[in-house]
Amino acid sequence: MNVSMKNKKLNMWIKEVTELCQPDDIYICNGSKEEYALMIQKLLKSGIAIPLDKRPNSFLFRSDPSDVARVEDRTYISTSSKEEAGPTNNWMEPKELKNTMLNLYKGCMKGRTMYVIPFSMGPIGSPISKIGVEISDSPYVVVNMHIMTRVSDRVLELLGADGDFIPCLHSIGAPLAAGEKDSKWPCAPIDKKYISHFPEERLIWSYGSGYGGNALLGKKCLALRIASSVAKREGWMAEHMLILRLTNPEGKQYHIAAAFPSACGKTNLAMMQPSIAGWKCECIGDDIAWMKIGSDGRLYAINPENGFFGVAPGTSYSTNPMAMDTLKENVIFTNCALTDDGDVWWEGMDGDEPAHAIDWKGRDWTPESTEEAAHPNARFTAPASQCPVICKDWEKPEGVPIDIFIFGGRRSNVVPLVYEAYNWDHGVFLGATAASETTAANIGAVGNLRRDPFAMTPFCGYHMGDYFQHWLDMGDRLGDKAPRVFYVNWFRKSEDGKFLWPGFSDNSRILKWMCERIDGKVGAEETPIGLLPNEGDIDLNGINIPSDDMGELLRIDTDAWKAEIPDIENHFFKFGNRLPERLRKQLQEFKKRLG
Ligand code: OXD
Ligand code: MN
Repeated sequence: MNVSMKNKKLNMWIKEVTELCQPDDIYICNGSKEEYALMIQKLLKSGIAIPLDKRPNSFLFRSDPSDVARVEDRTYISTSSKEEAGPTNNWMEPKELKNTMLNLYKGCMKGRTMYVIPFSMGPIGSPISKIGVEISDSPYVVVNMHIMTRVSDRVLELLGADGDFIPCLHSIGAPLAAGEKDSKWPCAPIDKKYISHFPEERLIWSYGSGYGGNALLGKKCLALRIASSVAKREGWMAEHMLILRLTNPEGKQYHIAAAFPSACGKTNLAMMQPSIAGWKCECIGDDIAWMKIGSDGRLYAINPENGFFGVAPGTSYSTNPMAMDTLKENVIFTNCALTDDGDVWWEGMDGDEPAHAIDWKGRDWTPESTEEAAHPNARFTAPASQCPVICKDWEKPEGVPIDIFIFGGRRSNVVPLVYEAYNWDHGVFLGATAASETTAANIGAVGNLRRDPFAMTPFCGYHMGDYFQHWLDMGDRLGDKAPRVFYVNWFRKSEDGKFLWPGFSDNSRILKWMCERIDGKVGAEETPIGLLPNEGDIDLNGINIPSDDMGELLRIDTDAWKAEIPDIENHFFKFGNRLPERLRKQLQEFKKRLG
């Protein structure tokens, strides 16, 4: 056993889980390259990992067709009272949920090795970082955790005998009888999957799924659901936000944190390369921001993750060249198609479609096939350090000072390209009422409009009404040092269904306008929904957007906005008396402005 295994709580927990889950073996991870290679060897030997000739040290995995995305319906926030979990979370009484899960966990690791994975979210030893230990029976989880978090025996050293950590228990829920042949992607049926959080105890129990956020427990479970509830208690913020640094031609830096729902282009914006001369953009994180008020009164953000777990379809040299360059080696691909020359492929990649490939279900695929070659939620797991535009300060323990918050979503109509909030409370109102058309990142219908406040609906570990209040409280503490708040919609379409805005690198033009607003270089038009760019203030040099399209992109249809009001009222009604009075007031003022 590892020499640094002296933490009492950890040793007791390992003993308990071993007795409960009855694995054949226990392996304590140290995060080394050799360990990664060992796990990959194991996965290759069992035929689960497919080596990719075209990308060194990269492998393709295919999940079970029932296990392809996060399962929000099976995700629980188990607080002692239902009220504390609030209307946006599934809730079960902790004792009842634990009993159900204990029955499932009984003997669930038979025939398998139990991996103990010590990890840090955030740079090891940073005061903002948090330590977790995941116990899992999936070697696929081990290799993904190696990339997405800092797995290291230094974490155990830091824990010492008495240090605290967040226990994250995971099982794929597929014990093996003696001599039984394993399947390629063992997992439990959907009604046996549970992704459970006990925020009062800072505990995570996940059962039955091996995919992404259901199984890599440092990400959505720890860094968002548990961290958001800890952050509320401790006075900081854990948000579903990318972080980027923008530098203007004079060398002035601006730090931006942006919240969009899953699969709405966060990774693309995080790595965007400006199409406007002299501006530079560097990536700090693409999914999660932890933010604390610094000694100078400003809000500082770190990216607690160590890698990118990005949606592959749609990623290409034209949409996100920096992501493509990040993916050249040392990458895990899941549910992408396999080409005949040993590479991965997905819909939306550059160049011609392959004449033949093996689809994500392992079947022959040709362009005539009626189904997609890659699953729409196919993913890449890649080290952040490989991104050519990773900011040199991305691991700075104290983080970077945030100047701008952006909210947004996928709306084919109504919402203009960009507008600014009148003030912090109005900004919180924009975050609280954000809506987006649903995507394949969750199992469920795609394309329905849902209110997704702060892009946190699936990730807030407590009552969302209290979360709104927390945002207002943070604003009160930040005062005039609070970031300015903007709302964007890259996805507005014309009547004949075409995207009106080119997006991607041209989104830099919108970020430039925001920076110029901050510096007081440009004015804005006061409208019922917020402050809109004046004509000519968005830099369109070098692109050709017909002025009618630009007009449509910034058009405010008062009737269409009035038609949104009942939906916003229903949305707010859900939060009952926990809806902050200040948001009720914002809604009244909005209605008044609409007339
Ligand atoms: C993600 C998600 O994987 O939001 O980042 O679903
Ligand atoms: Mn996400």
